[in-house]
Amino acid sequence: MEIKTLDIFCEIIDNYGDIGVVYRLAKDLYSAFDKKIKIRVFLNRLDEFLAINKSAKNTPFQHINGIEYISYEYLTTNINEFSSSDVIIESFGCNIPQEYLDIAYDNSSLLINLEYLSGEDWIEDFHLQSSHIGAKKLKKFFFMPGFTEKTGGVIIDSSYVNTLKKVRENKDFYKNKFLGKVEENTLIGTIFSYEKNFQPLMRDLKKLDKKILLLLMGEKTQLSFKKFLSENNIEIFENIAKYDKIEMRFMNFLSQEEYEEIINICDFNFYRGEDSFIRGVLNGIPFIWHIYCQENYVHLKKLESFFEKYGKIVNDDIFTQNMYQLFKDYNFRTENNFDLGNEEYIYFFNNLDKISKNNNIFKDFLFDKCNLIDKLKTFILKYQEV
Ligand code: TRH
Repeated sequence: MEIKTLDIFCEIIDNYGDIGVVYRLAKDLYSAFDKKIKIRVFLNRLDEFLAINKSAKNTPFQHINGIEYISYEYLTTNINEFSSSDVIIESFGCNIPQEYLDIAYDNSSLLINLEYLSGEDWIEDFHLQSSHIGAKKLKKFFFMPGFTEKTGGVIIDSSYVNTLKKVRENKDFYKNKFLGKVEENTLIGTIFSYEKNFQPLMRDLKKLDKKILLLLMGEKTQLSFKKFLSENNIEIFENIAKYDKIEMRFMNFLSQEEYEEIINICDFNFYRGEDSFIRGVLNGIPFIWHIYCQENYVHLKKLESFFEKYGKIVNDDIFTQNMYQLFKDYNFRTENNFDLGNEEYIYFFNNLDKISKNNNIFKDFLFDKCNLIDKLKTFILKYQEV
């Protein structure tokens, strides 16, 4: 079977991560297959896509850079005009409309359930396992992103790799683009988080002997800082607020490509979820991760597994333990809220060079052994030969 068509289904539940991953994946698979396969992305809603892609329009059917983006509603209403694709990717176990599946069972070959990223050991055994769906032709497989060679890896897309290079080579240009003039020796960082009490961060930043510029990204981060500012009777003037030697800028929500540029001009970044976190893991710059909160502290188990994989590669036990402690305290919650946490950031800000060194070791390992796009393409091509 020759692969000519690939459909990706994306059900946005909340936040930007589902579409963030799918948009990145679609773009990069299109270039990985030398633009020779037709790719369609089906979306249950458009709001988050419009936010991360400034050329997207609020229309149920559109072409953007060679890829078709179609709403679930358009698909189901016009199902008679659609055939299913050779390969189907179901992102994060989402629901594919039954009308489409009815066609796909007898006409498509390969259904890949691309799961959420996890550092847990069990995913190695699950990766590329088939799942019986009782269809005549269609076969389903699990694809498990992770941090070891035997997992599906992480999305290292060529577009982001180009951004890493171009921003590194033209840092002043990009600094100027986003920030204008910034005083020398200012420590610059983005914050992208869920709802959170940032009082401990401000307490510890105040202790540093440097000026700090915090770029506040996304509405949940900004809400969290607005709460801090109002509790401290600080006003926001033209999207800027000042607290001691810390300047906070309330940033517009950027396109995904611009977000990738801005994180790469910074000295540190706070990420959340899955997609921004991986951009941070892949650039070597010191970061803190607000992991997506799950019931019964399941997210803390995922955090522990991540550090277990990270620790094995960087081979620096005390350092890994210190970082793990901070991340654990930062993420200790049963739901996103503004409760005061126990986290202490001094170790982090006093060790930026060391963090960068170790993050780069981990990053090199991922580039070498854990490229999801390569792994996915290889799996699809191998399947094609069967
Ligand atoms: O938005 P998120 O919290 O997404 C989450 C996670 O993916 C989580 O695992 C999932 O279960 C949940 O969604 C439903 O964080 P994440 O994954 O980092 O996605 C954010 C995306 O938004 C990422 O692609 C970067 C992009 N982005 C912009 O395009 N512009 C911006 O200004 C910012 C701050 C982010």
